[in-house]
Amino acid sequence: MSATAIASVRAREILDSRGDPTVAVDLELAGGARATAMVPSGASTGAHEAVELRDGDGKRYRGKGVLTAVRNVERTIAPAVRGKDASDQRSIDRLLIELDGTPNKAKLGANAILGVSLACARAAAAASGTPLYRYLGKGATLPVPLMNVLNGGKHATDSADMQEYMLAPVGAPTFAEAIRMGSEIFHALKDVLHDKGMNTGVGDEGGFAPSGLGTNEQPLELILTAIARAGYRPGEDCALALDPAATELFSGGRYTLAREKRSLDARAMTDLYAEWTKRYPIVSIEDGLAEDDWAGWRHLTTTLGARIQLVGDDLFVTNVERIERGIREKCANAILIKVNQIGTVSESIDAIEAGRRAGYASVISHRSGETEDTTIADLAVGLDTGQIKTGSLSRSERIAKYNRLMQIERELGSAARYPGRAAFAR
Ligand code: 2PG
Ligand code: MG
Repeated sequence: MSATAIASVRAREILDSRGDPTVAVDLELAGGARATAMVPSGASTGAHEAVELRDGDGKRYRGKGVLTAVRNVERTIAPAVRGKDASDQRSIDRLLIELDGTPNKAKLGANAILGVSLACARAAAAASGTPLYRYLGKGATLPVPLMNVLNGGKHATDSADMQEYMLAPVGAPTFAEAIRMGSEIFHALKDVLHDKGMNTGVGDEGGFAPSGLGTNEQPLELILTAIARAGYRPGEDCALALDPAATELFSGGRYTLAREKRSLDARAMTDLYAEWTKRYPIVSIEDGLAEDDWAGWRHLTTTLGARIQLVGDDLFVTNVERIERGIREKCANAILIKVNQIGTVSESIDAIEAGRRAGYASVISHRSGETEDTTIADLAVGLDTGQIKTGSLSRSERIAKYNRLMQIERELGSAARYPGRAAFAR
């Protein structure tokens, strides 16, 4: 048996950053290399994502247990992959997809499948004695971190209607300096909120989640004040990025901004974003419209796509078919890559490649429910995406990824590159 043959696969139920169950997979190769992978979980999930299997049995973890997914790993996947070569990621992932047999991984669960796919990549990298980012590719570009310092929508209880207000440190010379900028602005924002008598508790992704906001525009003002207070130039040193997560606002053809007691159609939402991009240094808007509002997306892209990055998250769900439709219909100009939306490493790579062929940028992304697993940090560098979104400057499940990226930057030494503004699609 070769050293990279899979010897054993075990799965466990663990907790994520929200205290809800998720899957961990421990994989061992014949040569002794071992790896663990932990699966993330979203709150504002898209309708077209691969299926996350939950037990749904009444009282236990309020129905959110993942023992079925754990059992699927141990009883169905483990016997099928045992003896297979972990360094052939494509074949392993193809086998996982075949074992499941459904178009959306509903049988075994994308959480079961992804745990094995990620653990396989990590174990094969360990066996080859190379760090994961190097094992995955030749990239030496550190990603621009999109840091979600103000949490709203489904990631908070009484904050903005829009889900994410992010810092984009485009003017930093290195990744480590981008993180320092983010941290200093994050703490300045705390002071700004405190001075206004607003609360400074944080939401699911570690950004502030103040109640009492009057409008969805107010966070932009607060953040600009914080950037200046920290001694940086808004726009030049640090720009802004948004994820309104508009699918969550959408019903019956209209987008409801509850905090402002009004609802807008896709054209009016586009006008609102156009207005904001004139007044604020916004470089990227993700899910500005809903997951199936293709006509709205076309209009949004025609209107703003030449000036700023428009990222499809729920719209594309890391799915090549939906990405190809978006390319054909000229919707968005960038893709959010979430490994658990699609369920395997190979399909995530395919999504990045499909976008790249059409000039679409990719942003590697965490989920709002995360763990201490740092695989996405290595993916961002190895797969050369130039951008990552992995939360605010607090909560260790977010910081773990930033710390890992700073470690990678040091390892790369003089080969490391930080792209700044050039990373963004337009
Ligand atoms: C998003 C994500 C991550 P969730 O909408 O982009 O920030 O949220 O994981 O809840 O889908
Ligand atoms: Mg999103």
